[in-house]
Amino acid sequence: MKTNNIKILLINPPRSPENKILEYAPPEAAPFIHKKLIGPPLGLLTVATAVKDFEVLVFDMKGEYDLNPDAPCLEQMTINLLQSFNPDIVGVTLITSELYYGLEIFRASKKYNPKILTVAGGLHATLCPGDFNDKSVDIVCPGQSAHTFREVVLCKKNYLPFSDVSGILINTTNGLIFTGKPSKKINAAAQDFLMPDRNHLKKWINSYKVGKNPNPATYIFTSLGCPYRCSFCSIWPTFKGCFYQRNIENVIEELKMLNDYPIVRFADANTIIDVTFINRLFDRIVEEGISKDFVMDIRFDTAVKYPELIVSDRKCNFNFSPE
Ligand code: B12
Repeated sequence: MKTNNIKILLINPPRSPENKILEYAPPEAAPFIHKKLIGPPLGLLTVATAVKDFEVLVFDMKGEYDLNPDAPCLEQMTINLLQSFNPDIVGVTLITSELYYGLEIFRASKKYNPKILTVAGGLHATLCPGDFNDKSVDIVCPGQSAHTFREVVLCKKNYLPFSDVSGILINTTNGLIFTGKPSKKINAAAQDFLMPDRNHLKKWINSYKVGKNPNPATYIFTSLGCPYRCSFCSIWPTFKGCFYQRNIENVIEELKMLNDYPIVRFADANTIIDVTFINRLFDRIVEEGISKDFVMDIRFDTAVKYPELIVSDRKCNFNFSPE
């Protein structure tokens, strides 16, 4: 039984039906492009950890539709959830392709109960907060905002004005108002790291897959941001060009918690940036006897420069996917 009486519903919206990358790809590239990407909402799990002393329900709509493609339409699914959980706050994680579904969830929530506080977060909230200038959205939390979200929840609980929380956008009759630069610089890979609790996702575990492997897969990150400046990528602008790396022992600690997952997909922009770091991580994985299939991204130039990283005699199954 949680002592805090605020109920928080955190939603991972459905997958967008559009796949423009596939649509516009030249025929020779199309076979290499994912038709459907499947994976757990790591950001939402991190947000859930920040408010774990409250009653939190994480709901993965992607997983729900994967388990049951005939599940009710988005509005009805949202209403069913609201009726059964009766939340005070609804938070949604969004990448760009999910914006419209996210807005649909917020609108359904407000229609159901206008008193519900609606909060948008995730990559699209970081890059294009202005897109949430919609009367169904109360607050936008850009950036690595799990701790900021906690401040918002505490304001709601204690009837304090949300303007007390810096680094967010509040929807007012005059549109979205920014509360000013965050009062504290967050490093979500180091001192501000929050361990995701994957127990929230047990129901959908068999829907998380990587490639054609039938076993459950989960995501983990060893770093946030990226030191490179690829014109096509949104990661470095999201992190304002900064790159934050996690402590190796902290990554090992998380890997040891992943007994339910034979496959681990590293979700970094590209995992192999610092060769000393990655060699040490590989060694520690072998030392700890953590036996899984690991999937990670590597840039071609890194692979060419350090071919020994791929042709390795380590007794682990590393699987590199060029991006
Ligand atoms: C995991 C992942 C996915 C998962 C999504 C997981 C999910 N939510 O279901 C899956 C596999 C489904 C996926 C799919 C796609 N993805 Co993707 N994916 C990623 C990846 C590898 C990791 C994201 C991650 O976990 N980061 C770590 C977590 C901790 O950070 P976070 O999610 O940002 O969360 C933090 C904050 O944003 C915030 N936050 C997040 N949510 C919320 C919610 C609330 C309420 C609050 C307050 C805060 C908050 O707090 C969190 C903790 O600090 C990124 C690459 C990257 N390294 O970022 C690409 C990335 C996000 N994906 C991208 C793309 C392009 C896609 C696809 C469109 C690719 C495609 N062609 O099909 C598809 C979407 C397809 C579709 N039809 O919709 C782009 C996004 C571009 C954009 N502007 O949106 C990225 C950045 C890759 C890239 N290099 O460009 N993806």
